[in-house]
Amino acid sequence: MTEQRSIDPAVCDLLEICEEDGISTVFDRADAMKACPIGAKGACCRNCSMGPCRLTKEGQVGICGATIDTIAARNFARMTAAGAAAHSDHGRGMALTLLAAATGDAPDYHVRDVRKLHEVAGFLGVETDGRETADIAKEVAEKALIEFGRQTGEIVYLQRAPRKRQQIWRELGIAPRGIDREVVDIMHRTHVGNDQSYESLLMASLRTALADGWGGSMLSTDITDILFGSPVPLVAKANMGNLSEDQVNIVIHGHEPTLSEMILVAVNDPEIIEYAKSKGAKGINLTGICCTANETLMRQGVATIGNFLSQELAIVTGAVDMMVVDIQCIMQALGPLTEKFHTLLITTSPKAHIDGVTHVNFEEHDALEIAKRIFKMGIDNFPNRREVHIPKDVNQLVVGFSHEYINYALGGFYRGSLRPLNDAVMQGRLRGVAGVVGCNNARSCHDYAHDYVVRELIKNDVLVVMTGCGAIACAKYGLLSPEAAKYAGPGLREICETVGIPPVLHLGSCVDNTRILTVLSQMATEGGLGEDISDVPGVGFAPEWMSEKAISIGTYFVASGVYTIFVSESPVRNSPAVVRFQSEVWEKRVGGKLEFIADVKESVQKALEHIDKKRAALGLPEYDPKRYGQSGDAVMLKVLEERGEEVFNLYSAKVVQSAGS
Ligand code: SF4
Ligand code: MSK
Repeated sequence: MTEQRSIDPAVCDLLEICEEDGISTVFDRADAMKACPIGAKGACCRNCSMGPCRLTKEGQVGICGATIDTIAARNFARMTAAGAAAHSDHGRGMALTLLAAATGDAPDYHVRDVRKLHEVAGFLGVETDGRETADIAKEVAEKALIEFGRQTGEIVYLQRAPRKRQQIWRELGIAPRGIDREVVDIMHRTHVGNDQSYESLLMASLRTALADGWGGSMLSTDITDILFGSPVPLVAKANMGNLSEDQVNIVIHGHEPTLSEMILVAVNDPEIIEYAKSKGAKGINLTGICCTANETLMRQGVATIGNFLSQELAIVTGAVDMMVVDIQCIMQALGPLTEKFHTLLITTSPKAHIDGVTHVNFEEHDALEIAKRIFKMGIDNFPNRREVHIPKDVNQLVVGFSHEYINYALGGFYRGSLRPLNDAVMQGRLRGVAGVVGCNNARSCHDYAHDYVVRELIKNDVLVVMTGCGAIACAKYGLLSPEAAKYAGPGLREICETVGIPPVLHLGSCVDNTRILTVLSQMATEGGLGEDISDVPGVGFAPEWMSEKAISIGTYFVASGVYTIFVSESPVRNSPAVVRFQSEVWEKRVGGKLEFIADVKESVQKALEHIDKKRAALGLPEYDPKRYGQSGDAVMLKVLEERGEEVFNLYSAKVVQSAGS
């Protein structure tokens, strides 16, 4: 039974404990509560109090006359706006932190990546010559904040897209004007009695999603890199076995790294370590869940113990002394669950309270002091620990593939570029590229679709880049380790061996999907793969999506020219017109299309067909795996294997070597 719920052995172990002890989890609640069949199809509207209206019969309309097409498109548009708002407000928070750091109002934060600050200053038109870092940082933050409140014109970062792409957006009138403006625009046009054309609603959804991808989220990625450093490869660990039996276990969960970065500073404070020892602990063990984990994993190598569906099970281990949460993807169920265990749950964001849960308001101006105060609360809870069940599962991974590092890895400092990547696609050594992103969903087997899709893609010589909970999923099964090259097709395997990278690259948290946009833009302008993102043989995937943020991400991928597949039934399937528009009409207009495909095998098949179609359109040779696999380290590995030596060392030596360069 537990095996049907998750492919993660640690999760299965802990679910068995839950069954024995009668503890309800998200998996049980998903079984007990069937999805509403009307809402699931996008056939329900509750946008005014004459409803809710449920359109279950052919030709039926809402009380106001709204058709099923209007209702489905409105629902979709609102999901996009909510997702864009969540990502972008996160980005605004980062910009405000940078501003406070630059003006001295947040003295614990500093610019850690001056090179990135200068690069971003260039994008935003901020002069850098002869200026102090703090001065540049202040103007960069101010210019970033203008992007949120811009009323007319278009957001500046659109200029980072290939020229042809920008032209498409302008001609279609979907170049976003300002980040907040586009979110408000959707909330306005979906209010009762407003935009009642599904076509117009869906085109507006593209514009709002673009404001997220090329606006709020991209700014968030950039500013986070400025404040906390651009990621470079690190060896790290994943899964529940990273919890400690004899140290204070503090788990950070959510999305914003502002608090977790301070917790990381506090964890090394000798006074705090001594305090932990005074309570009988051997030390402090910091781990993470969801995207706060991804942020600290990729920059500092803090272990991740799991993704979205693991959050309750971490508590069930009995080993978590404190879970500190910030924003997004935090289940309310954690509150009642922690009452059954000794775990202290602390909410910290003014935007994310949970009734009955201790709240310590996190404020940037006093960041380190607050982090230390929170830390001590966790340490004080250590003596309350009772029985613990920590699964042993641990896997190694390599994280930290910022787009800057990918350039460096492929070409070194003196010729850093994506040229080798483009060449590999052009020759057919790589069939194409894929961005696989998104959440877990308790309505499907935990991690199964992520694992299946990624294994199939790399087996077919498709280089995969990942973010969010999908990346954590694949990390747990060893796919983000250089050793995973053995699962790749012959062409991709040779590249992994030569460059010393895994076949699946970890690009960060959910907001960092913008790194994928940057890589795709660079591939399109590097030469040889057309002149726009939609020409590149690539696909986007969200195998286990559940959040509105995933809808926004998928929609900005589409608006950027990418065929994007969500592995599930369509949330707008009651309207064939909307389904067709998102696939056929979007493809004609923006080059990208959105499809919901419930059958995971079919989804991979369609992705590969699409990649081959793009290859043919570029006049590239047909993909033929037999042409590769006879060079690179294959020969050396065979020699080592014959001598009985550890193969992994060869790969990891390369990674460590390139990470240290
Ligand atoms: Fe019903 Fe129209 Fe109100 Fe929606 S907006 S709830 S369809 S009356
Ligand atoms: S945490 S948005 S479940 S990826 Fe970013 Fe994971 Fe999805 Fe939340």
